[in-house]
Amino acid sequence: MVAEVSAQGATGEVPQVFRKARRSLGQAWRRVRCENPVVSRYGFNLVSTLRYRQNPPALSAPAQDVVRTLRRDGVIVADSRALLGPDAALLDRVQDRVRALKAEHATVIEERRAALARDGVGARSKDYLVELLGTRPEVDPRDPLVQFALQEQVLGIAEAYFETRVRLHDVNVWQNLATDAPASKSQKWHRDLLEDTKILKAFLYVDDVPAGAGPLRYVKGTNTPQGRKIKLPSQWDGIGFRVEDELIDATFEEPVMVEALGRAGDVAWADTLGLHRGGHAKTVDRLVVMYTFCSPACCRPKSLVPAQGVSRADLPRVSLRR
Ligand SMILES: O=C(O)CCC(=O)C(=O)O
Repeated sequence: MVAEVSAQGATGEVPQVFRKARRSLGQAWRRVRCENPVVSRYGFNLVSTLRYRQNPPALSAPAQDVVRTLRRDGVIVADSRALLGPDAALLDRVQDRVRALKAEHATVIEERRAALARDGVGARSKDYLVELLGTRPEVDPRDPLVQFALQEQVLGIAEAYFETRVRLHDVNVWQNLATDAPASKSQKWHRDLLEDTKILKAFLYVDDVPAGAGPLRYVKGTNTPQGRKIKLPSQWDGIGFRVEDELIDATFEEPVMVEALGRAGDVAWADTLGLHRGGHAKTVDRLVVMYTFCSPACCRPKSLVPAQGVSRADLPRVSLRR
């Protein structure tokens, strides 16, 4: 009996030791590559940094304001029409594209809504979130969703924030289904995994985002070098490390908490290495286009693939899967 138990323990423990060692090595490597901005900028991203310095983006006044606020707070909601300036009609094309996608996936959306009401949120998946471009989004430079991210002021904000050339790392259309299920996964407070020195997301609001649509919430300043030092106890849920609400409430005053309420056409920008949560829609679905910008040397898994008939050379500013 005793021998049986220890034998089981031995076979079960060896892979676990391996897994632990591999995870620790992976974390150490990420820390070297992603945590230190100097190593990232002048080592792994040197060429992109030099290209950025040789040819920095010419930012408009509204775009400069976004960058300034992002550097200080890590979050800002801005009107995309002001950012796009003469290209403001692009926003209408984005909205038309999203509405077409929504109509195309209407049945799936309603099936997912029924399953969420019946089964709640599973242990390892975001059942409250429908990604209208799927898990492997196909990218086409003629697609308005892609054109928005690569528009000079939009991409320019990301580059100025990183102070290096960046790439569009992810794009999807998120429909967060309204639910009365308790918060789970990224609806709970967390920082994104350390897979780059900064991780900049832009959530373009297709519809208004009132409080009932579960706007992003963010603790201002937790993106700065000082703010990144704030470490709170957290639990791993299979996707990320989550911090309990009570701990956040006890640590931070209300004025440093931002709730990214907005109107259709606004963009919520956030460095998601800062403390945040979002997408817990309770009374009305939230419909946004989600963009992630990263540096070329980031360690974040890639999901984008070129659309049919599009070559990789057509997408030099997009991070594509091998
Ligand atoms: O859905 C949101 O507002 C936030 C999502 C999130 O936490 C993330 O993308 O890291």
